[in-house]
Parts: sequence; C-alpha cells; structure tokens
Amino acid sequence: MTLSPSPVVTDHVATATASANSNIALIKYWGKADPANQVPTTSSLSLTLGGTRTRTTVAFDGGADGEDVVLINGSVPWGTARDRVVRFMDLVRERAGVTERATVSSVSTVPLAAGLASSAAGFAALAAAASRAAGLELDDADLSRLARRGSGSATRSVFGGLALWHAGTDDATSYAEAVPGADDIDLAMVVITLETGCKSISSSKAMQATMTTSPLYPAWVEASAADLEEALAAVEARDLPRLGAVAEGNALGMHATMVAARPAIVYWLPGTVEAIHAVTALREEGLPAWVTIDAGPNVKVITSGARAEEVAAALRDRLAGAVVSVRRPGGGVRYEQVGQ
Ligand code: 2P0
Repeated sequence: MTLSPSPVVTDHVATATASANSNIALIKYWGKADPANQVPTTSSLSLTLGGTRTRTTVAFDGGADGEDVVLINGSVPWGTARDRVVRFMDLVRERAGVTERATVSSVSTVPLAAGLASSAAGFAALAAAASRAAGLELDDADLSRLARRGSGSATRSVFGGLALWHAGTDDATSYAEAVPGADDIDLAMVVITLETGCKSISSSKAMQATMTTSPLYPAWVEASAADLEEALAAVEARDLPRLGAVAEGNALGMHATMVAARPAIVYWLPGTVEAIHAVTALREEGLPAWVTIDAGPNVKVITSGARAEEVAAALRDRLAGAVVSVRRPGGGVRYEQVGQ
C-alpha cells in the first residue's frame, strides 16, 4: 500500500482521494453475529480482482445545506445508498473529532449491484479517503476494521491478492490481512455476467433472513470453518484443484441455505444453472474451472491464469448472450494525490 503523509489541504479544505478494487470470496461471508458492528458469523477468504477500482474523493468542505453531499458516478444515490455513506462519514467524524460536513464523490468501474460486490470497492476506498482527509493515520488492519463498518466485504478489499477476514468477536478482533500465494497458485477468475440490474433483495437483508429462518444455516456455518482450513491448506500447497473444489462447495452450500430460507431466497436465473453445468462440463474435459456465486445471478469461475482465456472462450461458445471476461488478481487500497 502506498501511503501519502497527510491530507491535502487547499484553502483550508482537507481532502483526500483513494481507490480500491472489488473482491470475490472463495470462502464466503454470509451472516452477521453482531449487526451493529458488522462482526460476521464466519471468517472468509477472497481474491481481489484487478481492473475493478472505485475511486473516491472526500473533501471536508461543509457539504451543502448543512449536510454531506454524496455523488456516485456523478449522481446523487437514492434510498439507503446515501444513508449508508452518511452514517459511515458520521463514524469517521466521531473517531477523528471532526464536525465539518463533506462532499463525497465516488466513481466506479464496476456495474452497481451486479453481484460484483461494488460495495466492497466503494467502502474500502471511502474508508481510506475519509479517514485520511479527516487526519487519521490508520495502518492496514485498522483501515480494514473501519471499512468493515461500511460493508462487510469491504474489510477484505483493503488488501490485494488473497485476503483473509478473521471473523473475530468484536470491533477490535474482526479485520482482514493479506495471505500470500495468489500469484504462486496462478489464480484467476472468469466472470460470467448474466445481469447488471439491481439485486432482488439486498445482501444485508438476505443474510439476516437466512440466519433467522433457514434450518440449513447452522450446518453451513459449521462446515465453513473446515472449508476455510482446507482452502488455506490448498493455497499453502499451491493446489488449485483443491482450492477450487472447496470454494465451489462453500458457495453452493451458502446458496442452499438461502433456498431453504422461508420464504426462499433464490438469486439464480436459468442462465445461472446453465453456467454451472457448462463449468462442470469444462472440468470433465480437463480444464481447471470451479464456480462461485455471490448475492446475485452472475457466476464467477475460479481458474488458472494460464488457462483463463481458454476457459473464457469455451464459455462464450456454450453460453449464448452471456458477457464473459477474464479477471486477474489486483492490488489493494491506493492513496492518490488530489489536484484542486
Ligand atoms: C462475500 N457477499 O463474502 C459474500 C458472499 C455476497 C455473497 O459480502 O451487509 O455487501 O454490507 O456487510 O458485504 C456481500 O455482502 O454486505 C457479500 P454487508 P456485503 O463476498
């Protein structure tokens, strides 16, 4: 991570810009043990994806009409999206002893709410920009703790490559750290985008409903601890098939808990099932390919960097109408100089 020494102050406006990439979990986060502090029920492991940066500028300029101004891709977000950013800014102000309202401007290259975890990149970049502009000097673990309060998956986007989010038991013990090995194991992902619209139900609501109504949920939480150990052992052994198999099982198990929720939460579309079968067929033909699916219909394929283009081409052949792209490991939070 590149650190700039302090916020840039121009005409007494403290401002900072930071960016972060999105990440996709190999071992998933699905459920909050402590919703107020965003402490999860399970630890999770993710891969940060290159080329998925969100860039955010925070300026403590007084905002407008005594309120924060929030712009996402140039527009004022509606509904809870703005409230989440303002609540997060309140947390940063409280920690830094700042009272000034701010202008927050965020530009994302990831389709919003498309199952590509745009909130992970968004809140990791916001945590870095807001804390720096407010004069806080956070180390990586503290930045990860702060990002967690914005969105759970943002905890991991502070780091590049593989990131392990320790569930912990409270605010102090729930944070992520980098795990070496993404390049040694030649990890890559092929993203099959079936839909870029808004989710039918938000992750936060869906995980809460799963926890409280799905009889399968406790079994997934229990299995998840063993899955994480297996995944870390596979990374350590540089064993991609072993990592792919456990990641696929963990993700499909997470969806099974949702399908068993009452009422059922089914993020999958017909194209999702078609993609799962296509990936299974590729694997039977000898290609390294395992699925993972988040809170949406899109499918991400865990594969090797060396075979990623081949896997993508085979999927384009088989899945008419799907947009298929190759993603390689990306870097963590970056602080950027602000020009005024
Ligand atoms: C993950 N997902 O581990 C899991 C797997 C989606 C499925 O983290 O409520 O936007 O803001 O903490 O982080 C998406 O949930 O939820 C997510 P909040 P978040 O990547």
